[in-house]
Amino acid sequence: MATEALEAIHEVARRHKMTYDEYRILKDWLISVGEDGEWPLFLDVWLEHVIEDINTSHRTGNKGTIEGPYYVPDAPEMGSHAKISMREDEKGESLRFQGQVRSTDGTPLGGAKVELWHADADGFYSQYAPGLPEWNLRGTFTADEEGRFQIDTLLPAPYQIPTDGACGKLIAAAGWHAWRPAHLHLKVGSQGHEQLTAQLYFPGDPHNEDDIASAVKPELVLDPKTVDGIDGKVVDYDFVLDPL
Ligand code: MBD
Ligand code: FE
Repeated sequence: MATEALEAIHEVARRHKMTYDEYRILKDWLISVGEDGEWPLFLDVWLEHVIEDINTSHRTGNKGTIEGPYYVPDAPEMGSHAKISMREDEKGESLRFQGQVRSTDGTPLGGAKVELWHADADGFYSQYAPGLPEWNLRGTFTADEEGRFQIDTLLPAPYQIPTDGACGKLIAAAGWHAWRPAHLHLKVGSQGHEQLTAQLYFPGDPHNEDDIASAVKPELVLDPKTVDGIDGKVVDYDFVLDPL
């Protein structure tokens, strides 16, 4: 693969008759990606969606999508029906996210682990921005005997990937935009099943159609509702996992 990847770059350089000026700009930019600590961001925004597609296309259970750069394993265990950890004055509309985890044959997967993480209203992920509690808006939930879970969190806000570093320079130079649609990140796992990595999106978000990370699929768009007597929005979403 290394040989072919290099040949693909050689081919682009030849086709565009890359000058020495362009070569130096490319070299400096590649160095700056590392200096800015943005290799995880770069790879997950512009390559991971292809890897995800290749490696999950055999599944008959739920569609997933990319993990992205901000997953942290071992978030605190909260139970099956619980509120995610957040600050007293955390900004955002309430969202109750509930559903069931099943195997492809319909068997409920009691004890399945549902890991949830998302950005705060300002677009920051805990452990990747200063001043946030360690596990803010991150949690591990365990489905009950029927495979059910109910998580109280907040509606995530539209999200811009960082624009102050090397990836932002690339976006500006190419004339792209830096937006991702508002999203929840999830990992769902159960004994004897393939772990599902997913993101869930919200209807009407303008960036569902032009996500900079190419990670939206129609099956991943939620349908939140207003329910009498419950503050904010409620959404039902089930996870079907493929047996190993
Ligand atoms: C994110 O929050 C994200 O989910 C991805 C895939 C890339 C950058 C920031
Ligand atoms: Fe994200």
